[in-house]
Amino acid sequence: MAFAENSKLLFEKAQKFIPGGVNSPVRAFKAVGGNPLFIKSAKGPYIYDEDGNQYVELINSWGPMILGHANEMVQHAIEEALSASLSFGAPTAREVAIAELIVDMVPSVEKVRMVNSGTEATMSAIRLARGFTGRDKIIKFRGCYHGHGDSFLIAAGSGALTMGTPDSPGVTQGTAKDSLLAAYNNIESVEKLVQENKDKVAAIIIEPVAGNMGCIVPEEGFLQRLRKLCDQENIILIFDEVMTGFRLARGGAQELYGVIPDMTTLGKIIGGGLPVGAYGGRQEIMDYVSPVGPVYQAGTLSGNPVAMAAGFAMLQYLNTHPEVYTQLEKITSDIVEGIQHNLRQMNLSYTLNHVGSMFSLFFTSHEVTDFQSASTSDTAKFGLYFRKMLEKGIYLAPSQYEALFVSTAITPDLVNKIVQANREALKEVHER
Ligand code: HOZ
Repeated sequence: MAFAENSKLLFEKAQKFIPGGVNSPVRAFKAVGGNPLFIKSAKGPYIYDEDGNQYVELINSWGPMILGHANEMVQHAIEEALSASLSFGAPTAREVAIAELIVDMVPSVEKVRMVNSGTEATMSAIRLARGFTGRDKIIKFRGCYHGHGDSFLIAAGSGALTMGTPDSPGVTQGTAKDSLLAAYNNIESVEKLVQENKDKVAAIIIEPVAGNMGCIVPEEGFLQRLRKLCDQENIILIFDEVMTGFRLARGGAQELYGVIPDMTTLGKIIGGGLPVGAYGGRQEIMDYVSPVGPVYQAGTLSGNPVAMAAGFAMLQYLNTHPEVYTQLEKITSDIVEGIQHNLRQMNLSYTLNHVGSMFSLFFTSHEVTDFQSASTSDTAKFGLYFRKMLEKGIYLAPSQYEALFVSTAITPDLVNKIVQANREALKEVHER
């Protein structure tokens, strides 16, 4: 891409010092072609690369920038915290305040432990579920991604799926055999695994709205039936709400669908964009964590004061401004309806999935309800579409298997810009 010369040079240099030139695989643009953009700054609805190009943001740091980039209220909270030093490795008033707020906002959470990323949250949650139940196995869903913990790199979605390596070398067979795979939206596949592994399953972990194989919506009754099955079999139900928590509703997908898991994992969003994760749930389970209980988990940077300040400012705002969710829904619906209109006009039968402020356009005419149907997408066409959108100033996730995230900073004019870019890009993709 001629318009991104500085990014190209930086990528060449980066590859000498960083594996693949990136610190997270999906960023390498391998699935869409071209060189990754190196980002210099972002403000509100826009992100700027090292060549000074401006793009409308539809990744938003993979979710957390709900209010747009460099939100002044969040930035101010960070500045205030900065002057009191960066890390103590000791309890603070701030972490108590954010814990209280999370307990208030997320229906399933009676107690919460802060960690540093979504990956750490899911790894810790699984360890706790195993320790609490005295069982070894977990059930995950094909195409769901729960960070890069060993137990989850089996049929993992997201970056792993994008790179065509959903099962990673380095995960021992011993670990892999304890991760059982079910099909998303297929309760029978879960029931079968539970019956075949009677009294051995500690937890079922799921993205209540999948965001890591593209956006996939739970079918009516699916989450409810999972809840019932877990109750009958004394299995801990874990909702991974790293992407959906505080985004789809004040209390996340669990509030939206009215299904309360035993445990919830959270990430990115609770740090307002800084590196934070958390896991929480029923008091009885959470009190099984050290120092009250025997399951060990720790971290010097857990509850970091600067990250807590950013997260608290963000959550407090969301907690007191319910109109954010109607606004997000309206902006996203307008974009989605515009794209649907374009598809109809061009006689294209691609699938568009949408919940709240998350959506995905799949380059397939199949209904996309699980990993298998998501995999019918024409990824080469998606790659071309991605590059065309980028040329028109729209920054999409560089993979068919990632959801897009909308912020409140997107104005009606920008909605029109996105829809128009989509129309032109689809046209160019199909002219070839
Ligand atoms: N696959 C990650 C989100 N689902 C990408 C994260 C990143 O590259 O920053």
